[in-house]
Amino acid sequence: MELKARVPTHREVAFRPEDREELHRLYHQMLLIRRFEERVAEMYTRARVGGYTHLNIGEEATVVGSAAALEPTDYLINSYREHGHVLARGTDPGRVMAELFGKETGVVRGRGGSMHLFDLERRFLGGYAIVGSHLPLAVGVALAIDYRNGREVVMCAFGEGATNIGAFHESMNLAKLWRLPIVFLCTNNQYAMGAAVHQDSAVVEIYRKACAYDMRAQRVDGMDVLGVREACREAVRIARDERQPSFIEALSYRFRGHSMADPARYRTQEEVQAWVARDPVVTFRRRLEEADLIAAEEAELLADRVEREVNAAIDFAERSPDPDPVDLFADVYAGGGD
Ligand SMILES: Cc1ncc(C[n+]2csc(CCOP(=O)(O)OP(=O)(O)O)c2C)c(N)n1
Repeated sequence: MELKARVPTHREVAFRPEDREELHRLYHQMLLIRRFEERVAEMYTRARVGGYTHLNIGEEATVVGSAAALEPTDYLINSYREHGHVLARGTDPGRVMAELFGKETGVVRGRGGSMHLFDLERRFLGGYAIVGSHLPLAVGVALAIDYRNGREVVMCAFGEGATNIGAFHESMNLAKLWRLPIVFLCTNNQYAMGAAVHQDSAVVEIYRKACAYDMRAQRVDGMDVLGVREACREAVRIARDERQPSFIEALSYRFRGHSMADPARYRTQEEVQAWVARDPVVTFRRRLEEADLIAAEEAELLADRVEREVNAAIDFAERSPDPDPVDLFADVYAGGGD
């Protein structure tokens, strides 16, 4: 079978000095996600955060680059590894941290926790813990948009492990069959829990799976924020204007274990270090510096600002009240039950 898409794995996107402000915004978001996640790890070990917690550390370029391709009216839906995505959508870090702390001021009033973030105002539709379960939901949202002749686009993010799930294939089929305005964004961070991609997927170049559905597919360097943004922008344009779905595989790496409970003993330190050498936050800053687009003092000011923002988020979460036990069954059944 002839492949529909053969693309280079990496395309350097040239800096344009006139984009300085926007580049600083992207760098700020990446730095915010990095520090937020580092502090979440700390708060988890201090037992402030309960349940499971999955971090985006190492994936910031993919998270920020893809979100930057969306309009505020577009939708983003994701798996449980979603703290960064909701921050990139512009949700207040304090309300995200409060959710992780299980507080009443959290984005879903402390009922969801780390894996079930949601912010309808910013069109962030969750946060789903069952691998692949949100893909049919994303297709449903895209169908609703199409039915109403809407101009919005759905971006559906997930890991490469989810592409081995039946619902992935059903979703790809219907999206293509009905020409839905959706972008499937697969963050291939190389592992699904302890399974390396070659151990659980018959096809290791994940983007090739889209060829079975005759869908436009592309692999990009997930450590390059501008490359991800460019690929996603084109996919979003095609979804919006041509009513065609796309599949993007962003090659990335999670620097930490699968969740906070995972010491990641199934991979070598050499492998981890080789990816850490391409740290997306560090390399982006270096590129900005080399292009004279950020001065050392500006970078320091940004880092200070991020430090204050994350401290304020933790402070807000700490000071917020727990949910009232009286409300335990509120919102469980529709109609209030009276
Ligand atoms: C249907 C289902 N099977 C198994 C699990 C357990 N599980 C949780 S995360 C995960 C790995 C998923 O990996 P991937 O989709 O690549 O996403 P990543 O965690 O790497 O972001 C598994 C198997 C689950 N939550 N749901």
